[in-house]
Amino acid sequence: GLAAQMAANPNKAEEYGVGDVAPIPPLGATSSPVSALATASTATEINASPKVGKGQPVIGANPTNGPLDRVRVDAGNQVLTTNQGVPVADNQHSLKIGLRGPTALEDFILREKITHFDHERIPERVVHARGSAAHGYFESYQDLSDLTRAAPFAQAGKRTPVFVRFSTVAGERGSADTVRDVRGFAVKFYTDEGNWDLVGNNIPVFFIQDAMKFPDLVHAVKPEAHNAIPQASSAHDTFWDFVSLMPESTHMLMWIMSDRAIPRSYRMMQGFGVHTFRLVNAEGNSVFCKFHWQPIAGTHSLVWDEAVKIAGADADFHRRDLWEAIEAGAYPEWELGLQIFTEAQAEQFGFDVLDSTKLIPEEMVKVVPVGKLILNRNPDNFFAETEQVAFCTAHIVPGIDFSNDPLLQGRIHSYIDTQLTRLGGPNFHEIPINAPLAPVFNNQREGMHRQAIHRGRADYEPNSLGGGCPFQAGMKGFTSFPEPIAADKVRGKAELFADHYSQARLFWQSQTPSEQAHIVSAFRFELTRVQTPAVRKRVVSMLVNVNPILAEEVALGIGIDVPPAMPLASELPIPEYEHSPELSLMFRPGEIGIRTRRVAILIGTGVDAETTKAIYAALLNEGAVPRLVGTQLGKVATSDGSALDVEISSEASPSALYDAVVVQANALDDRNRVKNARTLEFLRDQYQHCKPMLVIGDGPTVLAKIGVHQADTTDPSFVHTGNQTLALALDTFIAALAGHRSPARETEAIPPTV
Ligand code: HDE
Repeated sequence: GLAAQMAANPNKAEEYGVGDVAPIPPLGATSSPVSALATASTATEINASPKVGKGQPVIGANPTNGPLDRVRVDAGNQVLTTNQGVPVADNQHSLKIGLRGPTALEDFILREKITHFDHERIPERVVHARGSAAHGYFESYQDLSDLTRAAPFAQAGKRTPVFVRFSTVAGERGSADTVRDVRGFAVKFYTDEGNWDLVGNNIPVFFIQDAMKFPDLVHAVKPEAHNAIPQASSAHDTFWDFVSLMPESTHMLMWIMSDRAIPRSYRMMQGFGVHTFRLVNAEGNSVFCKFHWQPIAGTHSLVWDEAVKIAGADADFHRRDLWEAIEAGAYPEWELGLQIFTEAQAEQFGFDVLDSTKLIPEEMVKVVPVGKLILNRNPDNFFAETEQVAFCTAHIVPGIDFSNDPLLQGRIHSYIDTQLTRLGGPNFHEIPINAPLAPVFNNQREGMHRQAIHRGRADYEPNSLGGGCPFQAGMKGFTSFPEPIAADKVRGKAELFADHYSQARLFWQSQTPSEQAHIVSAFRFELTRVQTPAVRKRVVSMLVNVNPILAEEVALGIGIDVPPAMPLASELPIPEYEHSPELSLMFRPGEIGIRTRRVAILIGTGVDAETTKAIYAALLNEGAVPRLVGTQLGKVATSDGSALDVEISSEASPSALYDAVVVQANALDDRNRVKNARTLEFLRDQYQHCKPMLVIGDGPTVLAKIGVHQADTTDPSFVHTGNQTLALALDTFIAALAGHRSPARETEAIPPTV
């Protein structure tokens, strides 16, 4: 109507008033656009969301989007302007004194453009520089108000918008995704009572016990000071020098050398708050709590050789995976689980719950599911959202409180402090992605880039000129849990912090044989990269305290004798548990079948068109992502005289990028040795990486071509139609793919490529 015509600036509709801008509905309202989106969340790749491929999510479909629409800019149908809104007539030429003369200083258009460009970069995060993020929501399963007054848990079905960023720790902003590292798992809840940031990792413990050591740890793991080598890797002297002098890191080293540190996808890893936190209810009663995110897709990881190859083939492997899953409507989901325990219980544990190098085995305190996290919208702009988002452990809300974990205590300071450098001043909370949905009123003023225009003259409290506003919330506001403390002011650590090995041992004992083999290989790899023999030896002397076989195997792999055990700082307590199955990656196979898994269907001249199409359709029907892979783009002549279009070449998307392969034995072109070599390499890698394989035709013949001379008939993930129908073979193949990979095959020796 008239109001719409009056809107002089479509990007600032709120200021200029467009009649049809609906107010943001209250959270949980059934008619809200949020619930409309919930319907879309059941979409699969086949029954996909309307935004597939368009990259244009429905504006306002998520509660965080309403407020952000205020700053979203769409240049469609608009003329180019300067930052002052002046239309630019010519964006090709600078202003010159004569066509061959010098450029005029008065060329404000050129100068504005170049000046802005000159200042485009901001410092990257000092750790966790490389990351990817998405919008979504958290939905509470139940009313948890007996435990906490935190707004997201106020009622069953309540939805709280979130923005979640995943990251690696050591690598710089442009480093590869699949390096061996911890992954960050940071969740910003835009709650009714302000922002709550749960800044966690995909590993439930940490390297060090006290914030005092964090700069040392990070200096040690980052590229070395003199030559800035290596990028995004712990496999170098300074890291292992430091950690082997800090035996408290042993437990974390076990996790970081396990396949946890090379996840298949951000969607397939757990998240942990790591520290003990407090939940506080409206009566002021408090319990301790550990936070767990459990991926609905299950925990899946890469194998090392695969991770290395992916880093070259697609450095954005995890970023792309997250982006594509969301664009396809296969929204990543996690369940939030809580481990709740009292202070009295904690005192009975054989470890200290304030020690971040320890976890609480699920056998001791079970993880209770309390809600679901769903990521359903990619950011519109990487810099504005993913780069500028500022997670801070200090951002807690009424109902959540800190414990005295000395690592957490230091973090409360660090995160806000680091944003001052990274985002350039104290007003970073006003950057749209960081701004709470809850209203902000206080007397903080000015500072660089202030956005709010505060009205009135009373910017102090108490005041009478402003009617006493904004006034204190009293008991309705955040109140720190009044923990009684009577103690000396000291530098030191609590007694149980001195046990560095019990839980490292528990972790080792809880791994499957193939997981243990991977841990051994990882230690061998890292220590082989270490150049200083004494450092190598010191690491092995730590491992002796974890497990003698582990120490022996590692020593063997780096060609040294097992050294004497590193002296213990304290006697090891009698462990509560010998085995905790949840610590194995195999514990959570996932609930999404083969949905989103990538399958290469290798095609070459003479391939059977009908079979290929049938397999493609069957996989698609299960929600997998099949691709017709050939040696080059173009058409492939099929056996019935028709043709198939190659979707991508094996050069552009090598084996490591796929979860499984389908190949027709008769289409393995033996005539062209060069092309054939790449296809055989593809198959060999699939085999070696223990991935499900489906051969149409005689399996053993194909195996022989890649140098495997005995078909492992007991391996359910190597399937061929030589001995069964296609339908049966497909079923077995799909089941194997849902199970991810076949550890049984790992012992198979593969002769090197000829
Ligand atoms: Fe962080 N950490 N950290 N950290 N951390 C940062 O904050 C720090 C720790 C974690 O996606 C920095 O905004 C200290 C544990 C994640 O933006 C910085 C200590 C855990 C992210 C910082 C720790 C984490 C960070 C760098 C020891 C898991 C990325 C940029 C006392 C529970 C958040 C920034 C994002 C980022 C400090 C230890 C997780 C410098 C001092 C333990 C997921 O403030």
